[in-house]
Amino acid sequence: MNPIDLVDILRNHTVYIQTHNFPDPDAIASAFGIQQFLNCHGVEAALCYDGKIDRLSSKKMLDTFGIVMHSKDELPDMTEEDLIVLVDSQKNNSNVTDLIGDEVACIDHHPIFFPYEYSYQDIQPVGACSSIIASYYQQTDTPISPACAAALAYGIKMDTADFCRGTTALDTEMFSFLFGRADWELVTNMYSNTMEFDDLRAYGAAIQNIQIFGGTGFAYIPFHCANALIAIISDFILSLDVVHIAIIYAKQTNGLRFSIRCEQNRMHAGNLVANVLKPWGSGGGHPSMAGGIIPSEHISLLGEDMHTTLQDAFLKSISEMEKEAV
Ligand SMILES: [Mn+2]
Repeated sequence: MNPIDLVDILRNHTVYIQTHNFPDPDAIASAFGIQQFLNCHGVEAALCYDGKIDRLSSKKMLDTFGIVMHSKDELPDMTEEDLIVLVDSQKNNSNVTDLIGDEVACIDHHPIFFPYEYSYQDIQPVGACSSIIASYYQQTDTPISPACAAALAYGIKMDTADFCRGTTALDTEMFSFLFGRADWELVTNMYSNTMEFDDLRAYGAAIQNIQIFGGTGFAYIPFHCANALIAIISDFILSLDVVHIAIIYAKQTNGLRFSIRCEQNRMHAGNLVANVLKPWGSGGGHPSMAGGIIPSEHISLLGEDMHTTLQDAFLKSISEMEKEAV
């Protein structure tokens, strides 16, 4: 689709750009990038999300690149007539709240689990949603600000783990397109002081109770911590030489939150977690990175020893999926 079609759909409406809940750098950069793009074409839009900006790196992004995002609670005025552009997420996914406005557009790079008729849909299996947004500037010769180019470049770096995760040609092409246009100091600034003191507690818990069964590493964090931090610890556990699939879960106030990582071409992490959590909760995601949740009220269904129940369910599903792949 032509990105200018999106501009035409949104013109003369109140427009919101919504990311998934607890937005990560790629989601924030994508939202900012499409906001600036629409702005260049005469459409004003506000950025919104549900959940929290609960990581230092996400908070720091807003300051560094000059991004303003509103949490759901700050948007009492949204009406059914307002239009929503979903970025880095899709309607009906468990990680995005259904707000009152009308989701007319979706720009994303996740697999489709729940097909939905958007007026404008651009879902491509690339490494970062930021790459899709950057391509809009290139395709339409829209001028891009140095801060916006820097944010999108940072989004691509983060979501592709520096081009080592799910990377496609579009990601590298768009990175080189952005490179000469970005204020690179803003990107390097994002790499200093990235860890919070409290993060160490979560790392400590994961290190202390990690269990490894034939290349699958399980670790439990028995206290609430930021969703993005669980994902970072999942990456950290996957970096162990003896772990090829990392399954990290933490006890959050609303349930058990999962983050799954698979080394490339090993297994489809999104299908694995969707499969395993189905009886108790929900999950989904990319081939190499995925997440899920078991709501608090269902945790008792896991029985007395929830760790063994979960380990058995994951290991069984992994061996079944491995058999199918042969
Ligand atoms: Mn993303």
